[in-house]
Amino acid sequence: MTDLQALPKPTANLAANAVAHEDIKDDVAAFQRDGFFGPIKLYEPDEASSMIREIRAQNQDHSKALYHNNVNYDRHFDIPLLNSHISHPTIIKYLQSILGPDVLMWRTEFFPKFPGTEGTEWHQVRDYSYANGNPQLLPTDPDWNAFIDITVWTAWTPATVETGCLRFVRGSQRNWYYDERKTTDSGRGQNFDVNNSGTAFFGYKFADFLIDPAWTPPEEDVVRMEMQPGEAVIFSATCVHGSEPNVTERETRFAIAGRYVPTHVRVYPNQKQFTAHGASFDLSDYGSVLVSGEDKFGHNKIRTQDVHGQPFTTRPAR
Ligand SMILES: O=C(O)CCC(=O)C(=O)O
Repeated sequence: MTDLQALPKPTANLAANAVAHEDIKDDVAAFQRDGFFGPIKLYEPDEASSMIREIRAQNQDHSKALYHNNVNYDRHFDIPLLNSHISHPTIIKYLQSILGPDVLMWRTEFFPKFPGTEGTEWHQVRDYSYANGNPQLLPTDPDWNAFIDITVWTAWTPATVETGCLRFVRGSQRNWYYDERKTTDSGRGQNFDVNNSGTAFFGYKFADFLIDPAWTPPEEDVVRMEMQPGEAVIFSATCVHGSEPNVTERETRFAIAGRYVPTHVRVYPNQKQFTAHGASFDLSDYGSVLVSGEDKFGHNKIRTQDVHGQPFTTRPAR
């Protein structure tokens, strides 16, 4: 049984030091209300298509990837186009308006959805402890009601209802529907196969984390976010989300998520390695990337260059 009192307050607020850029004030207000905002244009569709061809070609070579497993986490360290993508000026503008001036990028993830594969199950995540029982993020700011982690999910191919676009439960970040710290029999430790996860959540059964096993989202609050290549949606993973199945015969939907935290958050607190999706991740060479402002806390190891010696970009705080 989940003790709701023991959970941190559900997330609803922008960081106290966040100042919304004037031209996106309405978008930020919609984000605060709904828990997500999009689509946001980052690249022209042609540009995005040629970028993803290059990214996928470079993905064939894992020799310089940070981790020796087949879960594509943190490829911004070895795929040059992702080095620049993670600090795209438009992304940073939204993050500064939500998380405040000082922002770390802590993880990138590939999300291919192949023809004929299932939709991603509904889920709700705050500190990513669903993966192995240990929080992967630990906020140190006492304002526990502010967003501590924001995902920017960029579509590189059309994300439609048919290919498996994302879907969200509008406003659900204000209540807990899932308890990712719950002990489950089948929720953790499965052997994850990127082409055939065996469950609708990348090797996990997220329904096992439901606080009320009978809960289903009200259909009137479900928003399906169709996107063109080069568009992004920005969301808090505390907003219940998932995706449609890919019902096409030959169109892979390909997205890459970047996950960002304010600098007061400890990333992988006291961990030298972690397990997720059936794989092990050695954190020896890992570091977060400062994409905006300054790191006044010094809680985290920061990496300033990728594995090719190319610097990451830190945008000035506004
Ligand atoms: O791409 C998907 O189907 C799911 C993505 C997701 O759950 C996430 O980025 O947190």
